[in-house]
Amino acid sequence: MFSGDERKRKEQQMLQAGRLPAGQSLTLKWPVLHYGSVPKFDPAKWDFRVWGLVEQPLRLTWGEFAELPQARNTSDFHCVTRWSRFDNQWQGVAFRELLTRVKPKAEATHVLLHAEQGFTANVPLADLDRDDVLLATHHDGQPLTADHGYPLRLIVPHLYAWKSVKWLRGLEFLNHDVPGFWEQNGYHMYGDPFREQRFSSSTSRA
Ligand SMILES: Nc1nc2c(c(=O)[nH]1)N[C@H]1C(S)=C(S)[C@@H](COP(=O)(O)O)O[C@H]1N2
Ligand SMILES: [Mo]
Repeated sequence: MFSGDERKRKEQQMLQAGRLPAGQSLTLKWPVLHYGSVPKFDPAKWDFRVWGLVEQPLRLTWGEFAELPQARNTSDFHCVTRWSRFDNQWQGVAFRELLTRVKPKAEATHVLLHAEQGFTANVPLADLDRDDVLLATHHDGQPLTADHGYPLRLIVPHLYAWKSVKWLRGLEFLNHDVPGFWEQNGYHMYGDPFREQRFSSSTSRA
């Protein structure tokens, strides 16, 4: 267990290292945050689909998805409700692995992420085409728990965590930006934690 003093000390370290964005505080726990209920996973019905502006649309069953090459990455996680969790070890499939398979068309600029229950989030394609973006199945060596997104979630470490969609089921490649669920509800279209891009009405401090 960490005492409050140890937490404060680590927070100070992260601040000095430039890893704690303004307006955030460090958490040693892992809060659960989402809209709606936790969906049930049925491996017989689950699929993962990629469609829209790609040369090779894709549909994978859970068995097929589990056979994709595995990647690992350690990264920080910043929720717009002002907590940050550091050094999360993620395992799953590199987003770039998927990109080589689906081959985005030249005109694709944005991706709308689709999750269970109609949840969506929008991210520019360039922000997904990075080494640290993973389609994650495991956290700190364990399969994701149901409330953290089992069986599959996206991890986009450099944007606020509402873009790190839990219970991910599909990717839609588009030639324009469209607001997802939280973005339609007032959150920023891009969501850079280091510029405190929390709400669409707020101006960036960059
Ligand atoms: N499907 C889905 N994914 C979601 C959300 C949601 O409401 N639905 N909330 C997001 C928000 S606001 C945060 S902070 C993170 C939280 O992830 P965690 O519950 O694993 O900490 O999930 C994100 N992914
Ligand atoms: Mo969040």
